[in-house]
Amino acid sequence: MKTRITELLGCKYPIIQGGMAWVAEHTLASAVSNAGGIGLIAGGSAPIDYLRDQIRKCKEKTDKPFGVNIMLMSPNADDLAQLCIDEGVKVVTTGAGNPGKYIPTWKEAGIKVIPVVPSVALAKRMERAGADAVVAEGTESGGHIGENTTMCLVPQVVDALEIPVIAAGGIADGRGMAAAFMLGAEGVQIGTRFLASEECQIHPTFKELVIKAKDTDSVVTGRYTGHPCRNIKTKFSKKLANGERDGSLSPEEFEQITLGSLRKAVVDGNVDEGSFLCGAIAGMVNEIKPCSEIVEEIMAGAEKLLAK
Ligand code: TUI
Repeated sequence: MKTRITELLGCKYPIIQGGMAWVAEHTLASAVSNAGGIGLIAGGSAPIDYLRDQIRKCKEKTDKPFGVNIMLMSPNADDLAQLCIDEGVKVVTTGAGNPGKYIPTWKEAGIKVIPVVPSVALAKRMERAGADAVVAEGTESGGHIGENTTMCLVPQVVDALEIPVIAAGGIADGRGMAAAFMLGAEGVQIGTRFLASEECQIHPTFKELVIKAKDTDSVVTGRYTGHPCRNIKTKFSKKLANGERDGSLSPEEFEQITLGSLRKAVVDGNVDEGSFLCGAIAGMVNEIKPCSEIVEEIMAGAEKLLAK
């Protein structure tokens, strides 16, 4: 399948792996790139030495293109943004903010820049700033989210922009990919499906929560802090949601007890204190498979439907 996204990024399939903070490291990213998509390493709030090491290890495991996601709320986003240039990273996606100030230098370095956007307004600003494409991310996504759904957001972003649009949020199989293409997307970004991949390095407890999740097992917490986040329902995320609803947790207390909670989920599998960020489509993800099988299945399913 050739689209402007496969041409832009030099990949076989227009499937980009989500740049999931703490989750998306070189083993997963290289597996997705070797499968024909674009793997991403998440910068998150990691130290610069960690990200440099991950980029170098990824280069050892794949000769295919891969990218880095810069989380713009990170205190060291400036350093991580420069590191992408220094290490010759080919593709950068961004999340949780406006990457406008980095775009000119990334472009000068020949990097393909793909901001993740939750709204038409930000998408238009990114096109004007020189972005090569955008990821239009619906509220079905895991982690930090906007309010618009994938079904509503994607066609509106497609109508508003000339550059190609990648759809994200609620896509985990060929049907979702075909649907996104019917809305005008030329690629998809997939996170949750790759959580349940063999190459994903998260704690086994995290994978089990994804696999066991039903359609109603995701919850959005933290709207009152200004950073809404979609998680798998656990005792901890229910406590956060209740505390937010009944006022028993102040926004400051909320921030305090969620500090470090991504690491506790991903590394420790700690269900009492960890935030298991995950998309609403987890209910449909029931099996751990290698990334290559996941990618081939999604592509075969989408191509069959789109050929009809
Ligand atoms: O960034 C994501 N998903 C993420 S980042 C993350 S780590 C984190 N942890 C706690 C709090 C915040 C982040 C976990 N998941 N997705 C892309 C995304 N970007 N979703 C929403 C946005 C976004 C939101 C507001 C982008 C720009 C924006 O405003 C920009 C502006 O300044 O106008």
